[in-house]
Amino acid sequence: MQIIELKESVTASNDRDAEIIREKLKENGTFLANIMSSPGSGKTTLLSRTIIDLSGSYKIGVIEADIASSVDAERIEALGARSVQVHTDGMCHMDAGMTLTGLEALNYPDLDLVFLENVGNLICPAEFDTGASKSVMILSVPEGDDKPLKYPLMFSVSDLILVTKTDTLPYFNFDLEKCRQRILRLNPNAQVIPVSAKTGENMDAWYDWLKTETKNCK
Ligand SMILES: Nc1nc2c(ncn2[C@@H]2O[C@H](COP(=O)(O)OP(=O)(O)O)[C@@H](O)[C@H]2O)c(=O)[nH]1
Ligand SMILES: [Mg+2]
Repeated sequence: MQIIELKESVTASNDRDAEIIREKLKENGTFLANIMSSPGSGKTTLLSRTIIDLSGSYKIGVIEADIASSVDAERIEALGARSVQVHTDGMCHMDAGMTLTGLEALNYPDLDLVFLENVGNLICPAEFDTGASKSVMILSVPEGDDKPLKYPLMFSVSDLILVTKTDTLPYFNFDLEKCRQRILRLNPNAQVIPVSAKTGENMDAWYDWLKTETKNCK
């Protein structure tokens, strides 16, 4: 397992670096999705199921970003996908320079689809453009439908919000429609897709989104 110890980028402009990454990805025909959420909302589980279901159609790689450990990258590697673990030197987010280091360690040019599993929290990852083609936020049902009210920036910068663990809806007071309205008030262009990575319910809608975005990137 390759583990890379990162330092915060010293370049002056994260936004400019992010644009350079997006250009490189487009030239190469690789789609990079920045996956953000709280710890435990189900990022690695969702990515694992996605790799199992789509690896026949796409060459997939994963950059796992955490403060410590390599448990998530090991879970991904066990599925046969290419993965690297990056450590963020205690920082709670990835920036564009760190993402480029991860992409290069992954030898991304022959990959169709790369997922960046960002550090788990709903605050700092929203503040840094990673250079990803699109940003995807995962909100799990047990976290509550009030999260768009508490973490508006995260919901504003995400292109797609996956409301996951829908298999637990019977056990929580989570109003899916109210949550959708709260998200759309912040971000009228956002797409909202409810899924369960456990049962597979509605995962096809997420795969359709990925297929469209991957095609647009070619
Ligand atoms: N019921 C249910 N549990 C899930 C689902 N997705 C993930 N989990 C569980 O949530 C916990 C955290 O998942 P993980 O993928 O490690 O979250 P991460 O920290 O965001 O990567 C694990 O116990 C998973 O089994 C789901 O769709 N439904
Ligand atoms: Mg994880």
